[in-house]
Amino acid sequence: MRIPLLSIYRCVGTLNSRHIVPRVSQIALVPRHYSTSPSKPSTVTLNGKSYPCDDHTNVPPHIAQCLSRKLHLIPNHPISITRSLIESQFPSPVYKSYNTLLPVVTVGQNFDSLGFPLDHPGRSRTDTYYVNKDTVLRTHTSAHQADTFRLRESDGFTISADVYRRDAIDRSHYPVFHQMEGARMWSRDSVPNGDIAAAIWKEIEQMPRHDLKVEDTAGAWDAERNPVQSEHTDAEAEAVAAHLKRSLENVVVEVFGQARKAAIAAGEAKESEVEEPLKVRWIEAYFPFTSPSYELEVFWQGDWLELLGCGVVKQELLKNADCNDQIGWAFGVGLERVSMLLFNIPDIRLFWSQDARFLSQFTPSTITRFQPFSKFPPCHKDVAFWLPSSTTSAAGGNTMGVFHENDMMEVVRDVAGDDAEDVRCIDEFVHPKTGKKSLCFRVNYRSLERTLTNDETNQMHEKVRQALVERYGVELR
Ligand code: FA5
Ligand code: MG
Repeated sequence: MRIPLLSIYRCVGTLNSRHIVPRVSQIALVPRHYSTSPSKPSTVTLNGKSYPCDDHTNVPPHIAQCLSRKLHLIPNHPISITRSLIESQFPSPVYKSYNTLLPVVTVGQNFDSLGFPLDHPGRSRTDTYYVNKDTVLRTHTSAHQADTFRLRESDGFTISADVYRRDAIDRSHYPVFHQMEGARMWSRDSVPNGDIAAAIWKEIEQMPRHDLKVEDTAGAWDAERNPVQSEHTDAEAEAVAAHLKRSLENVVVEVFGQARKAAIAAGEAKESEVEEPLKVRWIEAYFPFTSPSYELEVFWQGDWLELLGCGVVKQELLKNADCNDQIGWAFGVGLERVSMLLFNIPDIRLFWSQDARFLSQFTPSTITRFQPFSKFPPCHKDVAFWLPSSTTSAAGGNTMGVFHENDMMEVVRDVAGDDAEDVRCIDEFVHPKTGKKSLCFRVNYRSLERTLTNDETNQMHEKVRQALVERYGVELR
């Protein structure tokens, strides 16, 4: 059985599981950087608009700068090419696309409208960028579900956008990435005899069939772990789930079919690989806003990779959006994940590169294989430190004042930007006598565009060390 994830944001399958940073247990500690320092600015400017700051504000300048990039709208950018390709599988007029929704949303939109409990870890400042206590940078495109349902402009929709999460640093994680939300609704009032299940099955029969090898360990639902909602009949939930799964399987067939063609064209794929049938599987999942819920994984280069989460939309959400006559599904797919596979892009930082050697390789509407321009040498450096011992009282039981591995990630991003390739905790130690805790992180510095000099790397690392002392009061070892 799969245990529901506490946070919807923890990716279970990354492109390369070696790069998952171990979770460091949380230690109460007041971060000085964004708390009550007198030099703290009173406003933060995002996309040219200014927002008041408060004790919750934790959007650093390097993240604020990303808001204007809008990679999913640059026609020859791989994220945008991937978006268009998936979007073409959800055509109008059934599906309307929304691609310009702004990333600054309310806590209500991002969490409350989706039924996130108040103590859900996704709400914490260690995981989410707060503009102020009421406003966040959206952590997922689901933040727009309720508003888009309420608009009722079409039976279905897609929403593509940049999303923001305080997260690990490695080749498949970046604090800004892109998602596409998709949804499809049916109204009881507009199907013959109000029989939604029959209407949906009729549609499924008309959908293209595929010969994909699909393993389904999730089934339509599980009474205990992944239940049908009390407002739905089993037959309705089963029909909605079947439509959802077939729609997404068809996307996989199309997208990976294109990836194979590109690989063959580039002379990369062997005949045997091309003939080997594509394997995908459905597994049970948990999201506060869908039930039953699923994740779709695809077998790619020897490993199962999580592409998306989805499920039958919670009726409570639809009721609050004045759509209680409707029933339907929603999904959220990571565009970087798909794009890295399609274009053979080895490092997620590359998407943010402004280097012509990267950008000039892509053409609108075309999948091509990325040709690495060069591989520059890495340089790793360790930093070990004691966490202050008198931290619990300082934090006053406030979870906002907790040292989290994401704080380490943020310090490194602040100082080294995209020159940090990978950061992991390599040692955690509690002194048997003093009870003091020590952490050791390894930072791998490597530029994608040039060779970093030893001096430069040393200087960056020294700044990281000093920032840890200044912001978190750690004692360097
Ligand atoms: C969500 O964000 C849900 N909102 C998805 C959803 C939508 C469920 C609608 C139900 C209905 P999750 O945190 O698992 O779920 O992210 C969805 C996808 O985004 C993942 O499957 C993955 O492809 C991508 N993703 C998640 N975190 C990252 C990351 N740090 N870097 C790159 N891609 C990521
Ligand atoms: Mg997930």
